[in-house]
Amino acid sequence: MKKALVGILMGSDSDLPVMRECAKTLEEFDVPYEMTISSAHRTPERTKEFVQRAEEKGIKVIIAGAGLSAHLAGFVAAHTVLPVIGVPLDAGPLKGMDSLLSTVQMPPGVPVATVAIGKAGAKNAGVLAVQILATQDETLRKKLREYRKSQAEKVAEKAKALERE
Ligand code: RP5
Repeated sequence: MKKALVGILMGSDSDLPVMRECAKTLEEFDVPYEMTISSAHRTPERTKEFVQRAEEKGIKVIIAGAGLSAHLAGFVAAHTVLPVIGVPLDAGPLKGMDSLLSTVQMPPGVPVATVAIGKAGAKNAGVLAVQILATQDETLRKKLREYRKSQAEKVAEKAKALERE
């Protein structure tokens, strides 16, 4: 088994259906990852230990997804100098706005790269992690260019299909 380069954390198993998008994206790029559940509020010690071990294990980027009053990504960022990507999740009556604001509004000096709420954000967190790793990896850069090309081709195909109607 290859050494994980990305650590994916989520606050609860109820976050998994959305956070799987990160994992799927990393798999598309053949980037090894590890994924677990840990909460900033319910299991702060476990979360801190995960972050400490992640650095020792050679993980390069951490993705943290949580809903409601989401402090997971910020808590992780407070304990590491690895880049942290925050995924705000829609887990309650405020539809993820609560999580978006608590994830994105970090104090100066401790950034969290916050992506969109929900599945689009989870997917983009995966892509952004690949882009960070690609700064040191030409093979990944090539794959990212191919990924963009295939996205453009899909749009062109859809446009053609629509224009034929
Ligand atoms: C957050 O609270 C989790 O990240 C989840 O989005 C939300 C609800 O958690 P559960 O009550 O479903 O475990 O900490």
